[in-house]
Amino acid sequence: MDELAKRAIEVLHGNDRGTWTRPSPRLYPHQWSWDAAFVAMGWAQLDPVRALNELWSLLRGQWTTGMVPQIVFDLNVGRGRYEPGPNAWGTALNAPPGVATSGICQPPVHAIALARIREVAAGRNDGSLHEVDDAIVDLYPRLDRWHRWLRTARDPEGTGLITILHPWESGLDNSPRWDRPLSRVEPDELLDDLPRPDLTCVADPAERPTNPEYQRYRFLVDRLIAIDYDQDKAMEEHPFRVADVWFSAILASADDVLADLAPIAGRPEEGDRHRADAEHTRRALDTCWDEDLLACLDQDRITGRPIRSDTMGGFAPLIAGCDLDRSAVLVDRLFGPTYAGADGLAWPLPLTTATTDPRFDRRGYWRGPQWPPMTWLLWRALRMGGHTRSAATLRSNAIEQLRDTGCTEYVEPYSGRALGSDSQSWTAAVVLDLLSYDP
Ligand code: 9WN
Repeated sequence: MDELAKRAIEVLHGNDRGTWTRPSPRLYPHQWSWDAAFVAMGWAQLDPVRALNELWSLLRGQWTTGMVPQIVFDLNVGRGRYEPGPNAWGTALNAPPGVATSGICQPPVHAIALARIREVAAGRNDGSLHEVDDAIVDLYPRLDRWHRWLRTARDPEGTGLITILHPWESGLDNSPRWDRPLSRVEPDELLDDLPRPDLTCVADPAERPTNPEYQRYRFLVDRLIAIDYDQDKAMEEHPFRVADVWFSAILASADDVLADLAPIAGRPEEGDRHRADAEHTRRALDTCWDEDLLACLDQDRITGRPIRSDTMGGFAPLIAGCDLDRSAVLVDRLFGPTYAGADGLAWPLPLTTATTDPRFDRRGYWRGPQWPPMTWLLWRALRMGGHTRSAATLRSNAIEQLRDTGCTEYVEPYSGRALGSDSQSWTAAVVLDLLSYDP
């Protein structure tokens, strides 16, 4: 068997907890929301039913409001191994009985994962398609509620863009996109004993966010606890409120997928609603286009202004499925000299921040390095947008990189050094999906 595939399977098995998967053995010992979606696609290559369990395990934590939480905690993990841990979120009355969760969310990749599981099952001819289709009948309404929560609680004015209340909700936690809005967050008291177990899990603490960032992260969580996660209040007064274009674009694409899944779930009449939602978001993303940067910009909901930074977020229209003119511009930029085509890169793959952005940092967490799951999202977008040749190039470069770096969390783009955790589940999943793809 292919050595890389073997390594990826080892990583998934090594992080497997039976019905769910740790993102990595030491750094992230609980179940994370968008990781679970990617991981499910990885399991699909081995066992589509195991892949469904990954989604079901995550959905055990779905709140009655519809929110799918960023973390579903494993209560067997020792106290203090990950912070903020299960007792730090004040969510006991919000999460379903018997399940401990965080109180924020992450990008909605789940429907995309479910459709991919189905596609893989359909190619197996072993009866698993039947099981997946049965599961879709039950999973679809859960995902529908999740999307509806995002489109109401996090977009009460129906703008088509989803507001995040914490950088962790973006999944691209330390992107320069959040520097400005986060700099205005002023913790009223600083935790002297800020617990940072994460720093002991990486080779160099510089591979993780800084303490001042963590003080703000904890303060934002405390502010949400203080209002008991009341979303209406949060949308009016929370000190960090940003309409996140990358998150919104993922939702648009996931809505298109829900439209395709609706008939399988026995709800054909709901397809049009999802398509209209997706279209609404695509139009909203159009209004965030910056003609100078040739990028789509997040909108700070507190100042009412766009956040000018040249990052991967700018490619949101590609993820959402935009028109040909715009996607041609974005594909040029993606492979151009400030992103994948930058001089001196070990592999020509998308960067999380443009090399020309003043805050580009080749080692900084989400501030420059290449992240395999983000490469995967862009690869999928290229394929879906009909950019077949570019998609094929991206896939083969990504595989080449992964052969060298293994299932690492992220990659320093110039030296090609593996950074962060070295057994990251979603990277393993991306490996299996990329290798399996048969155009
Ligand atoms: C906070 C698990 C998660 C990913 C995020 C990544 C990182 C957590 C952390 O790890 O975030 O959610 O502790 O830094 O930024 O995208 O889901 O892999």
